[in-house]
Amino acid sequence: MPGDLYSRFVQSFERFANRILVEDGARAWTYGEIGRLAGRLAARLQALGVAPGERVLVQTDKNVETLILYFATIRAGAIYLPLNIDYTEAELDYFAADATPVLAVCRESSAEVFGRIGGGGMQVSTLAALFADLPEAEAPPVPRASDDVAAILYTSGTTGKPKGAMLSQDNLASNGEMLIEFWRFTPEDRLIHALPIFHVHGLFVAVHCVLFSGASMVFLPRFESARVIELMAKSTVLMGVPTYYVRLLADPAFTRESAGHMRLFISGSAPLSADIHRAFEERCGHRVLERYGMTETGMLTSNPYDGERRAGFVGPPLPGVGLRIAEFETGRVLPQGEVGIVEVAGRNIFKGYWQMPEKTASEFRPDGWFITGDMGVIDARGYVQLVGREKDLIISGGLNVYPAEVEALLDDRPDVAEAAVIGVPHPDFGEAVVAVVQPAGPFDPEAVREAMRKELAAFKVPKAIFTMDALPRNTMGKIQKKLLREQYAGLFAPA
Ligand code: MCA
Ligand code: AMP
Repeated sequence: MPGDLYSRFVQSFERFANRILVEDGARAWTYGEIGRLAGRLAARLQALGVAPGERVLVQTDKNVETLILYFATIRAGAIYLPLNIDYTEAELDYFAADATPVLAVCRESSAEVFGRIGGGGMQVSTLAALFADLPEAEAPPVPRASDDVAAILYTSGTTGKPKGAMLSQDNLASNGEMLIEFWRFTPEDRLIHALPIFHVHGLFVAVHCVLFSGASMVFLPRFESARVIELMAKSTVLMGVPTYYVRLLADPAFTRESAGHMRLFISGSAPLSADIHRAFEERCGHRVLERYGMTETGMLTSNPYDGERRAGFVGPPLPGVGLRIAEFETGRVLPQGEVGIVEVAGRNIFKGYWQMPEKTASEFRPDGWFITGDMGVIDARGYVQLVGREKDLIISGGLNVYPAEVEALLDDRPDVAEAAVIGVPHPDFGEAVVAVVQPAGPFDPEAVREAMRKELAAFKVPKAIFTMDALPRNTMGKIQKKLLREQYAGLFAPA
């Protein structure tokens, strides 16, 4: 199989030409139609100067046009750079300045903002403008080497500065190819696609599993349990973050009967609690298949399709993935059964962070293994259990929030002496962002939250801000977040 991603797409566009690839509320598109539209849109992109290796920045609604834009960008040999629809102007400005895209595609309502950001060196367009009067002739796919970058996905960092993870053609093609075998995707499958398509989970894992296998998917603009339950009668697979499973369980319409047509429920992006795993099986008879991955690595481990899907475990490493547990400080590989940092290797591991060679080097061991920042242990049967994170990271509803970024914004305020941002248990989001602040004067938490919303995407804004005369510190003067997490652990406990 050629290592370039578009060749893999073409195989499916041709082989399954008359089958449905994607449906939305209004209509269905065949593989053949989508392939042709991608070819025509690629011609439009080229006419706009999108050359191989250039970045195309995309902040649009979830719809089939955006999906075609992804395919067209890859066909033109350019680099696809999707962004969360929730990002504010300040956040967008950073991404545009860092990635220097040749073209940004945004919603009509954000066109003005996009005209201001990133130093003004990029063209700005909308989906409607791109698709208007598409050229009839398709642009031929631009040949790419397997090591060329296909996409850049930004992930935040412990320093608070987002890093663009460069994913190669082969990273994406090989991970998708392996997953369709492992999870047994066939042309008979119909995926309920409720995830956003600006992250690895919804874009690469979900879309490639469908596309590579000849399956079909129903595109939902967002997760809504009633709609998802309704679709189950004619679908076979759901991929989701744990919040989806919590919300399904909260809906009395979700029963053994309503899930009767489904063959597989996959969970990832955040820990699925063992309680939810068990409650889910009790309710509908399916054991959720939990897997583990990262933006930088794609999918790393998965519970087995046929063997035991164990609650609280993310399963053994997937085929082709090397996984070891090491001592964080020294890199010494630890024996089975000991807790340490999870390190990984394989074709799926990214090429590095965009224009950050030092940062990239610091996250790999000298022998080329990538340091995930997750703490884990491998049990006697080879199953990986994640037990915590070395990185100071909060995962809320499957979205990553780096406390450093939120703290920096609070610390910059004249009414804040110092802030500590922590994750506390939340029944719906798994973890919720909470800030504890030592004020430097009169302090109004609600007004501060309101102000933060202008700077930060809503999911990063603390759900609550508390004040303390002095933040707890250890003898070295470091804020003791563990104590704060304990103090606020019950904040969102169900009544
Ligand atoms: C929305 N809000 C959130 C979140 N989402 N707050 C915290 N965490 C969130 N995840 C805000 C809203 O802006 C709103 O704020 C309030 O919370 C209530 O929103 P709600 O209507 O409940 O939210 P929703 O629209 O239903 O979305 C929740 C969601 C969504 C369905 C869980 O966040 C989601 O689809 N998450 C999936 C993310 C994902 O795809 N992750 C994969 C990353 P206000 O009331 O103030 O307006 S890829 C990855 O991690 C790796 C590779 C992997 O392993 O998969
Ligand atoms: P991201 O940077 O958004 O790709 O998030 C990757 C991180 O999500 C990983 O490093 C883990 O900390 C976390 N993650 C993904 N899947 C799981 C899972 N099944 N259980 C626990 N944590 C997970």
